Amino acid sequence: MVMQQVLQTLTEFERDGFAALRAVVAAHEIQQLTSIVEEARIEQSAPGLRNLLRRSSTLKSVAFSGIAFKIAEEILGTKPLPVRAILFDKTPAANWYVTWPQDLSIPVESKVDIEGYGPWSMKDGVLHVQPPASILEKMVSLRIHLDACLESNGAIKFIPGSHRSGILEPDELARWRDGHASVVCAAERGDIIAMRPLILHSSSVSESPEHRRVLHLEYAGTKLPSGLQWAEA
Ligand SMILES: O=C(O)CCC(=O)C(=O)O
Repeated sequence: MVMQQVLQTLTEFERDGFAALRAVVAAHEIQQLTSIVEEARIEQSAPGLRNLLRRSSTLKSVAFSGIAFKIAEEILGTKPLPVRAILFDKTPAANWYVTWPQDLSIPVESKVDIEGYGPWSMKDGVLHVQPPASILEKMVSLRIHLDACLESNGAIKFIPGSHRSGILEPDELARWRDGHASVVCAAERGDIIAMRPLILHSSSVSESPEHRRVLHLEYAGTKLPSGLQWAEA
């Protein structure tokens, strides 16, 4: 049933850069993932937590075996490698507004000078680099909803089709942002929103006191050039 839903949305996913998969994560897997992220979370009020595949070996094994792995495999058409996990949460006390980025950097083990790779940056103590678009185009991010995430508590928005023009220069990004309509993608607990890293996305601040925990799992469908290694994989 789940894979049927994935297959039905594949054309839409390739065209738009995102797709909502409804009620695809079983209640017991949501419970397991929620316990894993809450155990790894040091501060309950923090708006999120990076490097979760490093922090939790249990999460790593679920990322290799759970429903997200199977969905990523179907979308990427190859054995996917889980390469990054981040918890995003929002409440009025821990809030932020996301302003139309593309997800351009990947976590890597150490710096290697390779043409087309850069700039380099540090995020929460982990080295990141911007790879060429060809690497990002073979990745998928799966946003697993541990809580409902509606318009009132910062649901994600997308500009459909904006992932198909590679890495956007600032003026191209402004043209997409100002000249195209966005779509709000609300989700219930147990839904997964699949997105391409290159799609322009945004989310508003939350006005609801409820937590809205989203486990963002990224899968790669291609290898990095020799010498460069994923940091979390
Ligand atoms: O969960 C969200 O609001 C999206 C967060 C996000 O994609 C980001 O901060 O880049």
